[in-house]
Amino acid sequence: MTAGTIEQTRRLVTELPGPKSRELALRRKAAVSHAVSVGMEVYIDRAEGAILVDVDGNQLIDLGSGIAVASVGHADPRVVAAVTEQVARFTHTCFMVTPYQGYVELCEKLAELTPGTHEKRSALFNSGAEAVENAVKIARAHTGRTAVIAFDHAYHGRTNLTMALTAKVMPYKAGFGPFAPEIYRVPMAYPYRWPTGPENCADEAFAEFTSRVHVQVGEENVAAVLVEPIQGEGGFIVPAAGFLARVAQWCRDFGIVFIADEIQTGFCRTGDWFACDREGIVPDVITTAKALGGGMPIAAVTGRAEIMDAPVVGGLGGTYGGNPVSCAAALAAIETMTQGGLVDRARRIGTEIDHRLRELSAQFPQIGDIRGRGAMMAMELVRPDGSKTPDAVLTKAILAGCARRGLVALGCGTYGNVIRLLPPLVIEFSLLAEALDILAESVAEATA
Ligand code: PLZ
Repeated sequence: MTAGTIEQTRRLVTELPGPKSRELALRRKAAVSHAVSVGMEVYIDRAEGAILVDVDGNQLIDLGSGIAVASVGHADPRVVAAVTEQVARFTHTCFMVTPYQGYVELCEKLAELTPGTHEKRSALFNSGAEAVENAVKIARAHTGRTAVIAFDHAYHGRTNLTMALTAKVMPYKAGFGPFAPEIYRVPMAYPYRWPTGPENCADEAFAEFTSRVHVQVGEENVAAVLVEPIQGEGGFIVPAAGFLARVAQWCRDFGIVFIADEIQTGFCRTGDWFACDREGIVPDVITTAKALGGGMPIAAVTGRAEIMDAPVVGGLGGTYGGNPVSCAAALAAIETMTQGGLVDRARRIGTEIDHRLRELSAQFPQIGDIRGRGAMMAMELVRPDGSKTPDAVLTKAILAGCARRGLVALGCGTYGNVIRLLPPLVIEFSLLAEALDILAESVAEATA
């Protein structure tokens, strides 16, 4: 689906990482904080569609999309043209100082595309974490309450407030406290690991949720419930069917703002414009980022007009929020999603991956669970003895095998034992099939 100059094929001309990447790795160690980690130390020179070209001339298949960002593919022609045009026109004025059309137009688009037909407003920011922080600020201003409910396995960012909202300590929170107060954590309806079995998961998780909030927090103190409709970094956990709809209804009953964090799931990734669409959930507020910008940094908070207008005038903002170049990129990316039928493509990719992963899991008892939706699929790796003990070592070995073969795939999961697949939605099906062959080879090798 890409009409560019980089052939959409894998091609290795050196071992990985190649000599130029190894040289850059040495320079990185001397210059870049070691606290910033690197998954696969192959330095990228160019990219297009679903192919990354490294500094040694190797062509890699990208099944990570820079963590769910490159949904429209790398160097999408519309995004490239829009960014180039906007850079030459102007790059910055600060919307709060002297505004511009792109910001307004993007907020109109967000109102149109996000779930629900109610009157909406948006505010634009630079990163997912910033969007989540602002969603919480807005919910607090609207309700006059302070408590925020977040879930086990949640990931919402690395700033102080979003660290507190993120569940996992290693590596996101280690040594970084004290954390923001008034965050309360509740269990997620995680079917594969629900103690009494997946069939009881939705009911029991909902009962536990309402009981904990009632006893430990008090509904009248809760400003917001914040949830990823499919958890991303936590392991591509798809909540048991019906759970989220009940939580959303419960929020309505108590005047609590239901915030869907669709930063990873949003914009066609799951085979719908938004993951909430599938269950007919209409969040009061939705946070988006990643794929929205087609590779440029931008994030949004979109919500009911009366909620979004609650903070004082001037209460939201930032120097770069809704940067004109990023707005142009986002509008172009949305155009490609629409014109390219990327909702439908994500579904077809999902069917393809699901099929191949199920074949694999029939062969390898180490694949304990396959889950996800659309082009957001994952497998959870466990000891092959029926105990469901997470196997992070095996997970790392499989990912290393993929990397050696020129396939970029990502790990995730609270226990570090999940491999997630997030291809650009424009990936050619033959390339996807090759990528899945490589994954299968790497599983076979690592389990041998
Ligand atoms: N909410 C649901 O997935 C970002 C994190 C990568 P930022 N996920 C990738 C890492 O290790 O830092 C994410 C997300 C969800 C919020 C965020 C935060 O978005 O743009 O990384 O701030």
